[in-house]
Amino acid sequence: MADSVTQEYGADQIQVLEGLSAVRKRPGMYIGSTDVKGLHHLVWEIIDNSIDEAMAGFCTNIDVTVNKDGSLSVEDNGRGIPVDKHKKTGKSALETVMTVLHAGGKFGGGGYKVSGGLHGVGVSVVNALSRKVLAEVYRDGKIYYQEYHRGDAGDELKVKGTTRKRGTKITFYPDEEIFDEVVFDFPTILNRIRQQSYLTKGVTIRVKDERTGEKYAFYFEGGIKSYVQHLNRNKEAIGGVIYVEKDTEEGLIEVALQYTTAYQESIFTFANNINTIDGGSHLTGFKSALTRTINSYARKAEILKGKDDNLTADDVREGLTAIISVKLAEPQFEGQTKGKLGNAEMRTAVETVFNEALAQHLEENPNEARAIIGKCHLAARARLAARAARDTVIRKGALEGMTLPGKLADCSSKIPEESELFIVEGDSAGGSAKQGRDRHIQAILPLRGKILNVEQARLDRILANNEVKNLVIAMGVGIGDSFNIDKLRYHKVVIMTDADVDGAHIRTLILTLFYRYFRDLLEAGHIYIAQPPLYKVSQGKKKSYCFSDAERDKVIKSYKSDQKVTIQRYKGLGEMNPDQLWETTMDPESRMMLRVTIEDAERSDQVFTTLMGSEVLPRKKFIQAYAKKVQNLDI
Ligand code: 0RA
Repeated sequence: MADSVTQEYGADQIQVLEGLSAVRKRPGMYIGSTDVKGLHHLVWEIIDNSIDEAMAGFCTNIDVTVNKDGSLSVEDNGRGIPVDKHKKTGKSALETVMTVLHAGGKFGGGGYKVSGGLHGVGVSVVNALSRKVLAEVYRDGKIYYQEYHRGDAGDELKVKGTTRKRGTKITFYPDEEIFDEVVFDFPTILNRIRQQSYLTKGVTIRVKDERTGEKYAFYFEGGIKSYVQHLNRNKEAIGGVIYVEKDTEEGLIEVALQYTTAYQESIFTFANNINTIDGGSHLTGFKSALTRTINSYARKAEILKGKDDNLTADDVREGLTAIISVKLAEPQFEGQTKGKLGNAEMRTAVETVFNEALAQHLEENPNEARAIIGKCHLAARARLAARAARDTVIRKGALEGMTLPGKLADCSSKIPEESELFIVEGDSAGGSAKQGRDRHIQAILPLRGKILNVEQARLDRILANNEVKNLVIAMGVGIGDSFNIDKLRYHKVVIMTDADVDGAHIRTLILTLFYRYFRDLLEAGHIYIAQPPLYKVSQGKKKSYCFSDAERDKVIKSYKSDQKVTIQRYKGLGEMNPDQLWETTMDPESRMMLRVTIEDAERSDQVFTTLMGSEVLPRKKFIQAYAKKVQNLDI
């Protein structure tokens, strides 16, 4: 018997070794990538564990610190990861979760876990991908301590002192052998923590960047109610924030919403604190309750009279900001990106809870109800007008694929997968691009002057703008109800503007258009930003194109001889001759392009509202604060 136990133990051990070395061999399988995004996955993993402890009701404080030595620490005042020894393996629970793949989920059951779907790879994955991890557990008056290196426990678990604290502190040093870059980005961490603290009300999360001394503390008594207030801080509100929280058999349901005078809707949904970017059952339940309750109230209050005078689902969402957050025991995340909540029972649960709460709120606040319905009514009328206007435009054939704009220099290929559309600012750069391009696969559409700011206009006005119309026709996808991504004529749509403030402005306008009306193109990764060089550095026959000041300086240093070095600064695309433009910016073999992604719908929504919306002061503040960064606006 003893023998077989030993053997079993040995086999287990081997499996463990294979487990974590598999993580090191294929990190992408566990954290998506080894770029900065993957690096921050480690941070989310560690923070999520403490948030889980808070959601379970055992923890009220979480401290996140970016340390000067390149490590990051997360400390909480929860129960502390158990340190008792497992009878069979002789390892502590702490060591097991740190060193065994997927061991985390096996203990500590009960409660809702963040680590349900997208993340939740387990702390052992962080351990495997870190050069060093320090774990401290404060329990029973003692400080327990263990250190790990690239997934392996160095020494045994030790007691290194006494304490009156309870909780867990994990410090990790991401492994340079694994990641392209190991520098933590404080704004990214801050943004995520802000979001998490809205979703976990009553918890205080402190964040500090020891590299700069910057520090913040978040505590939102109002939870997602405060979140809606934050999202609407630069908008003009209609009425207060409507809020409901209910613990049901299906799980915890929380909804907060507020109308604004804006035209866009901003609805964000979460399941167990995970942003469900593709919605799902909770969103469906919310939407049907919203449409039903508003219509039935409006009818009862005799604001809507005619039999067919109904507000559509679109009408009741115009200008609406809402957060729907549910917590459930076994969330199912579906779809390609696992961003859609599948649990069917959540639909009825949210619908029932929200129906009741909204109906009650409208009954109790008749003036507010009138204002909200007035806004929805306005939306309905505008939509009818826009539809009529669009029908006229479409009847005139303006959006038909037959009449490609005269300014478009199309490519000869008709295969969308290989075709590229360059949207170029100005006629002179457009001219160079037309001459320099590979005409088989590259089409050029010059845009003259400013395109319309779509943030402040409705669809009918947007379609009346020539520059926008040209772009829509060239892409072939239609707009609004007639949008069809399968008709996209070019799988790469490249925005090519000057590297100056005007260029950045035009680029932002075009990105806003994409964000508001062609979001599917962004999500499918079809939109790119060209990266023209800022400098040409040459010496004799040598020449290099440089994309930043730092790169220029590096190149100058590398040209060591005494021969004269010439530096040319490109002020605009128009200054490059066709050959140079091809070589530096357009040639698929050598160019750099930025693919635009929607990393964070909320953040981009805020950026667009701030930069493009009707309130002037916040825009001024934003531009002053980010004046240097605006050129690299990344949505
Ligand atoms: C399961 C059981 C217990 C604590 C935890 C998990 C726990 C895990 C983490 C990860 C980060 N911070 C944490 N805090 C607690 C303890 C069960 C008990 O003491 O009865």
